[in-house]
Amino acid sequence: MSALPDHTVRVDRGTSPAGLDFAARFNVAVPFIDRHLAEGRADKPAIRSAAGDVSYGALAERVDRCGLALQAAGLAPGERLLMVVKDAPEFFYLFWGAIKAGIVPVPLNTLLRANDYRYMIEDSGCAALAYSPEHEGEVGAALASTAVRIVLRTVGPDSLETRMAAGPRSLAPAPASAEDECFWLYSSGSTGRPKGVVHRHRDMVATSELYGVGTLGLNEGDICYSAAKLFFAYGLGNAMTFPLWVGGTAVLNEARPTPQATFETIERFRPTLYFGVPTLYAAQLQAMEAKRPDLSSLRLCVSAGEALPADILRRWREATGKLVLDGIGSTEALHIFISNRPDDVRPGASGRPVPGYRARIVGDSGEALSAPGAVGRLWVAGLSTATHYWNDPERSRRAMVEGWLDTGDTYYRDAEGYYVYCGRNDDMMKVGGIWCSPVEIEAKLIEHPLVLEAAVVGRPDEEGLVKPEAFIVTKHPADAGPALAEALVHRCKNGLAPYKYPRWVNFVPELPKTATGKIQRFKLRSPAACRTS
Ligand code: 3UK
Repeated sequence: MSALPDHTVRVDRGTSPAGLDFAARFNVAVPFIDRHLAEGRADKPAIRSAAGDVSYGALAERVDRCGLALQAAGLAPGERLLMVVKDAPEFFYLFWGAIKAGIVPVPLNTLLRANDYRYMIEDSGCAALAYSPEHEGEVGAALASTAVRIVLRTVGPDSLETRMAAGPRSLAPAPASAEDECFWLYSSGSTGRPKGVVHRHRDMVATSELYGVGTLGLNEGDICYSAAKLFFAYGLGNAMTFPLWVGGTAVLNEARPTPQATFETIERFRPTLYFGVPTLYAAQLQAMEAKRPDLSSLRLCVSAGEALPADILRRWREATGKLVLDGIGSTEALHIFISNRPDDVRPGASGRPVPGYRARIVGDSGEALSAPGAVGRLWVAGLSTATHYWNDPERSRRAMVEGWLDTGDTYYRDAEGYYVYCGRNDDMMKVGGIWCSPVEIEAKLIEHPLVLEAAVVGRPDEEGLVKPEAFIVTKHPADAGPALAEALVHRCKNGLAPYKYPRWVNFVPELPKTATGKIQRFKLRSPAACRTS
């Protein structure tokens, strides 16, 4: 076999899964960004948003200028660049400019608070942090108490934008191989402490080709719009790597994804693929009762982040005529690895393994459970799974074993091979597709001077979607009541990411605990944990 030219990957779509063969020298910014110039797409829009279009030609130039501006600011290869950046073209410039220059970009959730950012700054040992001016408040408060060598605003006076305009324009790709560290994402742990998930250059190629092309049938004509933001591994794939991989177009909207905002975006930019999370599908269905949006441009809708209740799938299909494909992905696997397919949908199930990924269900003593219906822990293996957690060899050793990844989820496989989600192994919950740690919410509740103890669990609302529910023991029984409940909700809304406040507050005389004093959250959870279709 002849050696491949530098920074190229040979894709063999004649096999299932597609074969991927990487050149020895491989910087992934080249096939995702520069390749399109050679393939004649310089004038095609790569990104569309309310602020205008960015062509593939302009994107490649700005990625280079941004990488050079990062180097000029003093960032060296291998150093981390934290990004608190909204869904706008500059997210692309920073992410790919860093990668092309050998710098490691780390997109962070833009809904977090100063304390969260302070933790991530310290944990990552980052050299630089770039942020959108909208996030100045929380980012500024974090920076006030911890040192970061290089701080960059994306736009405004003396910003990345002004430095990019003034600087040189052509950047050579930093040496790398497909196996080398490329970017990180932070994922929440069961204790609520986020972990840096380390991904390689090859990982975005694998997700785009295996799930994007293999399951969604992505092609050059696709216009991808994701209500889930780019900082989330789901959004990062949906609205950045997938369209860039096939030479399609990404649609970005920096606003909060309300039903109204998502409908307007779909009507204006006419995407072919729409990516949402179950809570939003439910809210959109509600909003459709008042006014029907024009969704005729969509060829397919996707749901991930938490389980899509079969009833939402059914109602969406009735209301819009469109299919929603549910699939499970994770930050560690980078994108979806078990999924329904356009020609093979099982409502209430996550589907079957995406070709190229292997899944197994494992019992308590580590044995593979092959009988249909046997409930156990889900492990997955494939080309896009992270190599390790940053700074946490112990956790890496437990969760990442010989190419297999422990998802932390409980699943069973039915007699026909469909995988059905039963819940998390730990007490974490997903709210609107984003992780919520009960421990973190409890810590906030306990800060209130009248509260003695608190426990938080996930509880499905009328739509079957999980929201936090709090159980409170007050120091004095007389303090329990609606006034305190309201004060606690208020405290959480102000002190935590906005989606984390408890939707129900119950006052109880005591909390169920083990002999060693651990709160038994499972005893507080309402039944119906394992969904059925
Ligand atoms: C849960 C699901 C049931 C599950 C993600 C698509 O959600 C993503 O990544 P995270 O790291 O969370 C991973 C965990 O979320 N989950 C996700 N999807 C489903 N549970 N049905 C689903 N369809 O507990 C999983 O372990 O935030 C989703 C693509 C990329 C992603 N990172």
